[in-house]
Amino acid sequence: MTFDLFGTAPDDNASPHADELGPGAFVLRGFARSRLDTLQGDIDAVIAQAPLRHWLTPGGKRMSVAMTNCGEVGWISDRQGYRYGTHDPLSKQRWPSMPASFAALARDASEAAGYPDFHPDACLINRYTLDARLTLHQDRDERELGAPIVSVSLGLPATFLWGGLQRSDRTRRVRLEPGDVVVWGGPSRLVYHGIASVEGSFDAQAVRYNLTFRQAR
Ligand code: MD6
Ligand code: FE
Repeated sequence: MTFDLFGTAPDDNASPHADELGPGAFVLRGFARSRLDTLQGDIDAVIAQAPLRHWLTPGGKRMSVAMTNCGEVGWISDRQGYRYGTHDPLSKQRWPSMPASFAALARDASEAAGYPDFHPDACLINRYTLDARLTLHQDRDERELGAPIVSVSLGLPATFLWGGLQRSDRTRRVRLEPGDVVVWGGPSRLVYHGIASVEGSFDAQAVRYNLTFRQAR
C-alpha cells in the first residue's frame, strides 16, 4: 500500500509506504523522516522545561523508560495509578505547550492514515536507553477511545510488539526505524503492544525517542 491511496507523500525521496498491522492500524514508513531534526530540537526544548523522569508504577516499580509530556494534559503514573493531569507533579506548572511541529505531524499522519478529525491534547515523550523496555500494555486511560493514537519514532531503531485484544494473544515483532509513524484506532485501538528491545549501534545517538499523541480528554 502506498501513501497515494491516502494522499500525497510528504517525503518524495523516501519511497514511502504503509504497512497495515491490523484493521485501522498502520505503520507509515519514513513519514516523519524529513522532519526529524526539527522534532528533535523541539523535544529538547520541552525536556528543558519538563525534565524526563522515571515514573513509579502503581505496583511500586520504577519504569525503565524515562517520560515527560507536552500539551494540555500529560500522562502520569504513581502509586495512585495511571491518569492524565494538567500539571507536572515535579514543577507544579502546566505541561509545556505542544510545539507547532508536533501538532502538524500528528495532523498530517492521522489524515494520511484515514483519521481526518484527530485533535490531540496530549503528547507523551518516551526516552529509551539500550536497557529500557515497555511491557505489553493497552492505552486505555483516554476518555475518547474513538480517537486514534499517533506514535513517532526517533533515534535508535526498536522492536515493537503488536499483539491482540487479549494480553495472551500471540505477538508479532515489528521493527520501527527513525521517522516511522504508527497510527492506530478503530477496531485496533485497544490492541496490546510494547517495546521488546532497542537496537544499539555505533551512532553518536545512544537513545530512542518516541512521541505518542492522544486525544485524552
Ligand atoms: C513506543 N509506544 O513506541 C511505545 N502506544 O515507544 C506505545 O506504547 C504506543 O506506539 C499506543 C499507540 C502507539 C504506540
Ligand atoms: Fe502504548
